[in-house]
Amino acid sequence: MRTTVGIIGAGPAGLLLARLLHNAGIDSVVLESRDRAYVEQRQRAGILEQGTVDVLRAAGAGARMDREGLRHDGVELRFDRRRHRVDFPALTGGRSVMVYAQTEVCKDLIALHAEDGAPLLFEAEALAVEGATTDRPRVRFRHQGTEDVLECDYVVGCDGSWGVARKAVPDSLGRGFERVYPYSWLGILADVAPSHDELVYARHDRGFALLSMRSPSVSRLYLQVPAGTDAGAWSDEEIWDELDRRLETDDGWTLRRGPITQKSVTPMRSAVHEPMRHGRLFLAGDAAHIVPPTGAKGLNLAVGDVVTLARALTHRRDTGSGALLDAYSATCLRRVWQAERFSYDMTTMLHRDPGATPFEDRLQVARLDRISQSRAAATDLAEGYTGFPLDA
Ligand code: RFL
Ligand code: PHB
Repeated sequence: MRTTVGIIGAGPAGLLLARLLHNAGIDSVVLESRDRAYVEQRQRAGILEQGTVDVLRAAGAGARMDREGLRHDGVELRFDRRRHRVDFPALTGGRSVMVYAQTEVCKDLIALHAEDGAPLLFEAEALAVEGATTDRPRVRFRHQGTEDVLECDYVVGCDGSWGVARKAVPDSLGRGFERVYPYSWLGILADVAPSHDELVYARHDRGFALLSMRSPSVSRLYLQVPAGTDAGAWSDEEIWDELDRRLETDDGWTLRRGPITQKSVTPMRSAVHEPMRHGRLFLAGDAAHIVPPTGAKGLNLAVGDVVTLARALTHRRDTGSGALLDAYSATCLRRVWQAERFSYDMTTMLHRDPGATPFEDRLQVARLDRISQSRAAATDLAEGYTGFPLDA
């Protein structure tokens, strides 16, 4: 098999890259180790930044998102039994975000692919990337029990945080940065109308809680739990009771309960791999960087990477110049580190560190209080949440 761009992974990064290249007339092949149902049902992100919404529309993948997605003009911060709303359009000159699940973004992109017949192989596991520094890089993969080789002009690793692409970068040429947090998120999906019309981020002495949603009839909620927690250790009633405690306010707000249909635990980690390029191998999305989900940045960063890469590959084809490909890693990393900083700030402002002192507890509340009192502080949060521009 031979193609111009070999893409490993059919998460949001790989699927959108394939679509952008297809629209630019550049051929690609996507290899995905899992089956289609798995990729379409894996519960993850829920928030699309304004820039991501614009990119999906421009790529021709925005029709259902525009019908079914929920535009959100703010989030609520809860602390000390009080609430404070951060108004995004008022603070950012009109920007907002969209609640539209990653599962739906993936379904839409896969359906477009199926229509066009662009090669997207499920249950095709990449085993290794070879010859990254030659002009004919290859991906060795296994599909339906047989090993095969995909010969490419370029290979893009969109294979997530545990993928194989990054392993093709020699340790001596790359550098990893990592921070592991001593807590995780217990996430649930529940068949009940969301108890609030916007997302609620709550800081509590017992730990963080987040109220989110998937649709007008499905709620998505998260609880901070100690790292290593088993989702099965929490009964449904214990989860609702704990959410009640952490979300409680003095003004009589109540949390609606309903049947829990899914439960899972997500560890919290920050990580960056530099550089995001090795010869003709490029890394994009979670393959290159991880953020804790408190800032809702992961999927949006993946989108930024592949937009930058698709532009650079198109520029190369049109002008013969590799200048944008050469700039790819530095261009992406500048935005990545802003998202890392924002996600770290949100995480450490809202979670209860098991080793926190009473002094640090008060500082957390003071940081939140500052946002509720200062337009400048609230603007900083609103700009970060609605997204850093692609060409910053
Ligand atoms: P993905 O989605 O992990 O996709 C990688 C794909 O590569 C495949 N793969 C391979 N295929 C072939 N051969 C191999 N050897 C392979 N190894 C792996 C995998 O099967 C998979 O299909 O990475 P991608 O595309 O970079 O997308 C990144 C996003 O998925 C991720 O950043 C977000 O989900 C993070 N995230 C959030 N991001 C947001 O922007 N907003 C949010 O609100 C948000 N909430 C979240 C989140 C992530 C969460 N979890 C579970 C980590 C909430 C949670 C709870
Ligand atoms: C979600 O709806 O899954 C979600 C929303 C906001 C976050 C993280 C996850 O910060």
